Amino acid sequence: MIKTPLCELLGIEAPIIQGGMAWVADADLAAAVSNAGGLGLISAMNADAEWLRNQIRKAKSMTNRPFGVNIMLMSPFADQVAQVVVEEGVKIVTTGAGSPTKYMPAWREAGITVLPVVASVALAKMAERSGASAVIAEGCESGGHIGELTTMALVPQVIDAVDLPVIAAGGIGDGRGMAAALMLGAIGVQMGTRFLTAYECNVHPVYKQRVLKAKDIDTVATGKRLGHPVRCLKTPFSRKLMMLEADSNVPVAELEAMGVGALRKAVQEGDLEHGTFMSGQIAGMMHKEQSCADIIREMMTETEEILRGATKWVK
Ligand code: TUI
Repeated sequence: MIKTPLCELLGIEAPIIQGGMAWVADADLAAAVSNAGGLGLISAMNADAEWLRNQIRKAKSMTNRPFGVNIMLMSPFADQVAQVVVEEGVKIVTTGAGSPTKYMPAWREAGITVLPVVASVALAKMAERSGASAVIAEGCESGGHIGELTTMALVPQVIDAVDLPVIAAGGIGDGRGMAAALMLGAIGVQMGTRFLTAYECNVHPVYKQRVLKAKDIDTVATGKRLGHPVRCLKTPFSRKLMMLEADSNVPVAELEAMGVGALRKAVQEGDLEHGTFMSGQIAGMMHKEQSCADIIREMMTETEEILRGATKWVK
């Protein structure tokens, strides 16, 4: 059995957090992960207060175990949804794509455990100063909005820089990755892409199939010229975006306009011509659909086996 301080911090059995994937992480997925012993998350993404409130209530009806909400700080509704988590008594919040400092006093007052996702040491230190309980250090192997550092380089540097517990994310898709994260000093992992292929994940079948069929080199980081790189699968849309980005005659506003609503088109419509299929680099390791319960069970068994054998090279 594997137990880490993350289990105690969040009241969970397996030190595994499901990534707060925008448009993907709904009440169904969050409840399935939480019922399997991990921490499920609902993504507030760009949705408004009412959508989030309904999803939180739905998740409460599907699980008695802890679950959380991910707040994407670039969302135009960030202020509203930051208030909804307090009103609905959500006990765990993760944040992404910005600094949560302005919301921290209200969240701490409400007894919320806040885990900001950080992509650099500077952000981790900011999170610590503002009262975070732990940080999720996310390397650029992950899908969606990414920073510059890989998980291997980021996690130990964040661990050295802050006194908070650190959870590793980005490029972790099986027990080997989880064991390695624990060896780096993390107290747990967050996984997005692995849960994209879960039965309980409601993405369009085309999206799931694309992830399952992806090879190692099938993701690309678009949006670098816009200042917010996003890792997604290579598709007709992302290839076109990359070509236009490389052409300095194409104005930034045109590129921005192409991205509007693109994730929704991928998740809900499986639209390969206009959709952004966000995915991490481990997509090439995903070969079959599984239940969240099987994913968590397999992760824990593999990790334990690897860690038990970890001393084999020590002579
Ligand atoms: O946030 C994520 N992953 C995401 S958010 C998202 S929705 C989106 N869609 C289109 C464009 C942009 C976002 C999809 N995936 N992960 C956590 C994360 N946070 N990764 C990187 C960062 C980050 C980067 C820069 C956090 C803060 C930051 O600058 C902070 C500041 O404000 O100075």
